[in-house]
Amino acid sequence: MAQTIEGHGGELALAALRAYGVTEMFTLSGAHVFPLYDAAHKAGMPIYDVRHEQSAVFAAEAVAKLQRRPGLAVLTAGPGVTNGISGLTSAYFNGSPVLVLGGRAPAFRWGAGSLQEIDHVPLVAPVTKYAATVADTASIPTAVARALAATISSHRGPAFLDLPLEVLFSSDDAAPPTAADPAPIEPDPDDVRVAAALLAAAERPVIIAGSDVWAGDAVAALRAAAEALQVPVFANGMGRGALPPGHPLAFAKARRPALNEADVVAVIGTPLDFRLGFGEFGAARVIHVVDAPDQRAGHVGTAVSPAGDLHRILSGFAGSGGDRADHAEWIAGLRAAEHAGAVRDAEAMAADTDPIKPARVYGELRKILADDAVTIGDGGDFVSYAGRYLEPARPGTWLDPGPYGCLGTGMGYAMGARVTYPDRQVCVLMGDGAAGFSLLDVEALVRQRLPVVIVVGNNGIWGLEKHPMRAMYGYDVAADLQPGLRYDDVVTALGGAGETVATSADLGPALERAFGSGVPYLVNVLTDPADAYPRSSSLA
Ligand SMILES: Cc1ncc(C[n+]2csc(CCOP(=O)(O)OP(=O)(O)O)c2C)c(N)n1
Ligand SMILES: [Mg+2]
Repeated sequence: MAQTIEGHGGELALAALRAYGVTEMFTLSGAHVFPLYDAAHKAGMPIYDVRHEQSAVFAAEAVAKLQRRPGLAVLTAGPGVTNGISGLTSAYFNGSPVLVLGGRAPAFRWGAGSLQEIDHVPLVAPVTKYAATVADTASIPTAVARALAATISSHRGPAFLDLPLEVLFSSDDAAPPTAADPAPIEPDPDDVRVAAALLAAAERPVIIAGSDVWAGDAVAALRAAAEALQVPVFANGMGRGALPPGHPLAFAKARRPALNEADVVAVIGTPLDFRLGFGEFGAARVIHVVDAPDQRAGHVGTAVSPAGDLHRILSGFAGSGGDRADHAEWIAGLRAAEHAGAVRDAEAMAADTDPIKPARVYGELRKILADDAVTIGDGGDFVSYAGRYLEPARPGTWLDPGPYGCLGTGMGYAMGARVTYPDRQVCVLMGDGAAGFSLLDVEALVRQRLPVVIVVGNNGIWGLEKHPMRAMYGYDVAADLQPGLRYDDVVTALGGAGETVATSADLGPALERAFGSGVPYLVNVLTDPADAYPRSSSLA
């Protein structure tokens, strides 16, 4: 191995990026970051560019989520970085290993009013695990390696570095970076024992498995734990599909009776946030299994909260042995509820209504989506329905925005998914409102030959806001969009293709054409504006 590496700042950064398995860059052009492009270009690292920096960060996040390694976005100084902050924040909430490298106005005349001069670090520090400015060219490899190490150590999350113009454009030599393998956090064995014993002794236990089960590569251990302890499993986020549909312990539609009647609920690899009723499940005792101690819920009491490497904790559950209460009756009861839910859903998914209800869109999609398809949700009610009616067959294939709930992930996530899986189906489920945030990035997808299918649930409204506002005030404002707008024509104008569908019989053939087209293709489905996703409150 070379004693030192030599080059300009971009080349020095690239050496560290490669050491950590980064294989592509997402960006939007800016002179402040040219050396990073020069390095990637000369080294043959693909550079994907977008039309809004949020899409670059979302694309990097999709790569990070799907491939479980750092994703990279390179953003120019000032507005490039500030446009990426919602993406960074989403990655922070999702625990996604994303590195943003920012350009930065020159240090030598800081304060004199250079173009795009602002100190990014205080802006991004609250939403990153690590944020710093690189002081000199020779320290770039170490700084980049340190930032990348932060992204992949538990609990994972984004990191940010900016590089002053003269630091990035200058040349120097430095020690070659090596990738640190983050040491797994060893859980307290007593916590693991107590949690396993609680699940085993419970009369009506439930497991909820979240995204970190996927991110922490603990899917097989989850399955082994569930089977050994005979506990029904529900899943969220990237954990969906961790137990394949059809597995005797895999449940989706019986969530309400399960959580109402459970005596022990183990939530694994996801926070006890609003998506899970803030961790209050009636009289049930709660086990919160997290991948790092700082992820333990502080707002609700738990019976026990094992913290550490999820694979180790779940393997500990699987191997716990000892006496176990008989859960067969509990499982059979939930299976009956699941079956009733599936019958109800099947009816809704086949309904031939005019206008089309979102459920029917998913009924048709389920017929055409392969087991390994990546589905992406970006919208309000339309995506809530996707969560309900689509059942991912494999973990790590469902991309939702996560608890930060940021609209606009669609085209960025689609780009990251297509780059990750050149041959799989990639399908974005988009509200018509959500479409406004990122649809112009279809241009970037077309130009770089990254075909995806976009299904817009076009109800002509910000549905998830309009219905609650009407319910609260008896009227609504700022909640209408143009009904029947031809979002498919937008995609056609950008070099892709598409069509509008107004009757349910036309849905299936349109989706067939979309997936067969080989270009970004938008199916603009006119859905019923009167249809509101049933929920108790959108704000809770
Ligand atoms: C960036 C951002 N802005 C606003 C919101 C608030 N919001 C959440 S859902 C929603 C409505 C989404 O409408 P649409 O995409 O058309 O889906 P629909 O509910 O109509 O199915 C809005 C405005 C948000 N979550 N993120
Ligand atoms: Mg809408």
